[in-house]
Amino acid sequence: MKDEISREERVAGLKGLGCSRKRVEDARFTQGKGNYVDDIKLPGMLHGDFVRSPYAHARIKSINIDAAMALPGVTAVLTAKDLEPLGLHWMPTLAGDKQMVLADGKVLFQGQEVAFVVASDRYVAADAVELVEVDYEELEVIVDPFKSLQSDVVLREDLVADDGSIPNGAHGPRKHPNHIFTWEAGEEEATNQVIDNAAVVAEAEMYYHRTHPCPLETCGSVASMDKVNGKLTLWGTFQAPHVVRTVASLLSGIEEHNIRVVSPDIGGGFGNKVGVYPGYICSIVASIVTGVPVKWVEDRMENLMSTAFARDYWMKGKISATKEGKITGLHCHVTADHGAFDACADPTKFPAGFMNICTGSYDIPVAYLGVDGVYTNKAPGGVSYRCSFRVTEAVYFIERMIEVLAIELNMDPAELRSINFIKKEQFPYTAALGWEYDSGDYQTAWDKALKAVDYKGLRAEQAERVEAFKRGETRKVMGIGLSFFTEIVGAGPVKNCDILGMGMFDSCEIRIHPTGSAVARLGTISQGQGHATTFAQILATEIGLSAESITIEEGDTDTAPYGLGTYGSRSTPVAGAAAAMAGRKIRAKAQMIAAYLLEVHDNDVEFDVDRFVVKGVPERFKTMKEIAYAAYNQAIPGLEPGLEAVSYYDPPNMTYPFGAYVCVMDIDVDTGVPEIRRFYALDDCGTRINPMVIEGQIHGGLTEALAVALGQEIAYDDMGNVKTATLMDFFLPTAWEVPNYETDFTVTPSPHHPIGAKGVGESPHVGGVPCFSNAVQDAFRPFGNRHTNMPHDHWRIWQTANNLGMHD
Ligand code: PCD
Repeated sequence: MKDEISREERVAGLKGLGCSRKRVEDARFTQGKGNYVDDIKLPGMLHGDFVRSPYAHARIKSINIDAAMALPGVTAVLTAKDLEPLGLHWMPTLAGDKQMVLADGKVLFQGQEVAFVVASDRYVAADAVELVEVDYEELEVIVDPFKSLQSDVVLREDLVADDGSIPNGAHGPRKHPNHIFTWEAGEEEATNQVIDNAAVVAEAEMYYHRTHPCPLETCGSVASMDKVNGKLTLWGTFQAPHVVRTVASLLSGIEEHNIRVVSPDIGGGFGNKVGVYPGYICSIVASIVTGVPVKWVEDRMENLMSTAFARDYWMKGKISATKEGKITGLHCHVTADHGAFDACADPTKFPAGFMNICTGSYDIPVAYLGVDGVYTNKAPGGVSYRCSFRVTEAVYFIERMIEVLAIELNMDPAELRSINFIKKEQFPYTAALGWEYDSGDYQTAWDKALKAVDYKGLRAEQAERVEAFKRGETRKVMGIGLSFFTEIVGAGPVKNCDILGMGMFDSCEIRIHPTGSAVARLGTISQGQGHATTFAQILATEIGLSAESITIEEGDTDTAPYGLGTYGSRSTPVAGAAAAMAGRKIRAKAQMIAAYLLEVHDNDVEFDVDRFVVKGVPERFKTMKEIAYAAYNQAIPGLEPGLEAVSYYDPPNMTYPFGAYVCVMDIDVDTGVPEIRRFYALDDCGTRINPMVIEGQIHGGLTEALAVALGQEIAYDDMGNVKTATLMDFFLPTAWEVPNYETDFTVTPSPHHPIGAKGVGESPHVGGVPCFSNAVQDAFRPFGNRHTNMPHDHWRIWQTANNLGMHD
């Protein structure tokens, strides 16, 4: 039989790897047909709302619920006392600490959950919240982590023994009642020696301020306890539904098969929805107590005040180099403000995430990192927000250190980077702080970026502008922000990455139907990334069925195979690999079926796009559709019927995407307003599954980077009041502030990933923040600036100019 369609057409028909396939999920999102937690409405469902503390630190003397209970429509008001008999007044955090579900004796941050009101509707619940009378005795508030370590005020009384001694925490000895852990990597003595004897040393102290992921949809859950059948169903905004099921089982004692956790559509996660929040627990308890479903959905202020924050790292660095600019050593100390409970979502062995990738993209022979975690009267959480487990902090740190060293050396920062890049032939490269970088070609990417923006031309223009400014001809200065980042994503090998003891593999299960369409389920969960589109593309190329005929399902623990979820840009590196491996198992069976149908030996057929062909006889073939049909309808000797496969994938290493970013900015020194003239972003995420989705990821991540660098923050006053808990004060960029991004790429496949893909979701944020910040700082470099802290909002930029005497 002669095939009418060309091979190219067959490849295109698959809409597989490398195709800018339109996102299949957008049909429902753009028509308002998504199904989010708040869309779930069950018969008889009640609504919960929290009484929250107005104080950052206070003892609770009494709680009176009488008036609230008297309000028509109120069913229950839960306090810690009600949860205590169930052992649920405290819950374990992902970081090995524990956290109050409802205030137990005291409150430790503004907005902390004190009581949970359950009522017939959300409005009645909110009214009842106002009627709960809580008698507080204010205590001294500590919002500064350095003061916290000196203070006599003990924040966590539960973590001090009766004799006053300080028991070890989850990560070893603690130096002070308000100290959480010390975590170290590298060699301190050797590093100090190198730095002490170096020709050039640059030092900097920088604060990576506290901010918040602020997804469009806030966090929420609906719990439904079916007492007759003993089944608990929990819908929620979960980035890791299987982990939630396991934790819910361990906490409640309900057997895991009797719990079904469902993450429906999620309106953005950005790390905000990895942790476990009191609202989830309270909705479960309330459903058990009342016997009907209970919904809890937080509002915007609650989201900003009480759910996982991001950053809050005080970083102190020293970097040494030869006179020629070859870096010889790096020392970094971090004081990490974790708030009232250590609820960071990190792999267990990494209490400061992957901060020990702070040597960046550079070949630095010796380095040391020390991190001290500290309790303060702020909201718990941490690590979330497009950061790849603190890689954003690490990259910000090293990319600022490079700039400061360039100032010290009086050298061009682009050239300083070139001198120190890990070279292509050095991969796999083991860094001084322990990571083995799988692959990279930094110089090629850097050269491409610098050429694309005409870097030399920009520098010449900048020099002219400085002169013009000094002559009084302009009030605008020009900054060229550079950043070169290396990411580490795809946690992770089970041998060193787990969350609460659960190894961080991921999974894919695929079932081909007789007519040659398929359903595949994965242990991850999209929050907007487009997995339904892109995972189908991986499978299409692997098994030769069109992506259009493959349904992707995630997020229902009753159907999806166990997986660790979506965060840390791990879905492509881990679940994407599982998908490819499951696809290959399908193909292996299909090969045997094809050989049988074609009456040749297994080895005499080969895979070709969407079919198996007899080697050397291309006109003799069986398409995957024909093979699928045969799998269900023919008795094939030695083979079971059906065509299904499952893969649980434990990656041998993480993947190391990288990128080169350049930002050109003009700043009006009298208003402090920056104008982004150009933003060029080159990303290398290895094999590209869907270029359009990648581009969308980069636009989104850069916009969040712009936000963080130029204004977004969760700020506290000395009394622990959150000053930025509404969108009036918390900066969310709009089309007004966002520039036109120019995207570009190189492709350096991961050598160990089955299709060579690396993650990309967090890269633009990780690389973008230092790039925007460096642009601001670079504009002021000719006028004496070394380092100023983010966020560079108009007021702070104005101040920078003022401090440099530019308003005189
Ligand atoms: N890709 C492609 N290719 C490659 C890579 C990748 O295509 N090479 C694509 C995929 O498929 C998807 C995406 O892209 O779709 C992404 O991916 P990844 O990188 O793997 O990642 P994932 O895991 O999926 O995701 C995650 C991320 C994160 S992490 C974050 S923050 C953010 C990002 O993602 N988030 C979000 N992005 C996004 N988007 C949206 N829309 N939303 C959201 O939410 Mo974390 O940790 O959580 O903090």
